[in-house]
Amino acid sequence: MQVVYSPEHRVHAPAECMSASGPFRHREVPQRAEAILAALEADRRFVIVPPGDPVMNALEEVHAADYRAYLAEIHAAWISAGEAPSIVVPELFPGRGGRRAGRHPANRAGWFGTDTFTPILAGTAEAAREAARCALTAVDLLLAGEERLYALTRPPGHHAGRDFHGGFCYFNNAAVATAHLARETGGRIAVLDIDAHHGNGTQEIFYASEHVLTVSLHADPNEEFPYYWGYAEETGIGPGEGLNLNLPLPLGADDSLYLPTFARALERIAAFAPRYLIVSLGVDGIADDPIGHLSLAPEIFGILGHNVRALGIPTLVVQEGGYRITHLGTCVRDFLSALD
Ligand code: Q9C
Ligand code: ZN
Repeated sequence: MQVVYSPEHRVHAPAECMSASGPFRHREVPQRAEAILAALEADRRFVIVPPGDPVMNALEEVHAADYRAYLAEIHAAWISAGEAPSIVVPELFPGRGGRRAGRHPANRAGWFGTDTFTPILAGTAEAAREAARCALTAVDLLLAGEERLYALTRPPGHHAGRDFHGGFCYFNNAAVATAHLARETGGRIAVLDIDAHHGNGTQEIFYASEHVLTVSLHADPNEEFPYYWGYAEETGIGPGEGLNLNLPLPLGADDSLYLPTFARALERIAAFAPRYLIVSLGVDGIADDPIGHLSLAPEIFGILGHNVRALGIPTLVVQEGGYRITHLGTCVRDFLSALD
């Protein structure tokens, strides 16, 4: 299996961030991608390829122009406005009442940002764009006839919406790949999100789309990020009605609950009969992940990959979360080798 990877992700290296309980060490760090890369490099079934020069239109289709401009400019604007610290962290949030983003970097940060733990550093925009480029390169390979591919994307993407960042995500790599595929093939794409957190950005982007089925398994948003999305009642709207399936699980759910729920997800996807499948692969559902709150055995990912393979649909796997560095490589490798 080909693995699309670029070392450029390293320019996005968040160090310390603030949360309600005080400063904490950021977990969405370059070592994550490096651990996955090392595990795949050690296995001869995988071939690491650099991103090519894909058409990037889908990035513009998925993400609003003002949001893309903000992401590219905000760090420099923040610094020259004399804001401290030297990373962009929003402190003002308009909630549902704001009228406009305004001009001041502090206002703009809270307009496009949704939390305090998705900081923008000097290299963030570049790294996020490079991740989308990896995903789009993999899509080109899929369109050229490869059956199964993996884009080792970092920063992750599934919490990023059309015009907002959050949950460590800036550009929605899976959604960008999906939009490109839907345009090139006339539709019928399914997205299966198995990160421990609900894929709210992906849901929002395709909520009214009749071309894309979105399915997410995740910890109950009453108890877990992203809190405001991910409930079973969210089923899509207008032409997209019935094409969003949320399967929330109780906090601490283990394999015995996860596997039958996963089977329901696959049944729904099989019934939709998509031409392509995108998997948002987060491995933060394992029991000792420091961020996710499910209790999966690390060995489950081989079973999940095997079951996805049985669908017989050309598949692109895009990396999302997973923060237990010592387990990341094996979980991802097990999923991908069972899929291949
Ligand atoms: N005090 C992904 O897995 N919770 N994002 C952070 C900080 C946010 C996870 C709590 C979890 C976001 C891609
Ligand atoms: Zn997650």
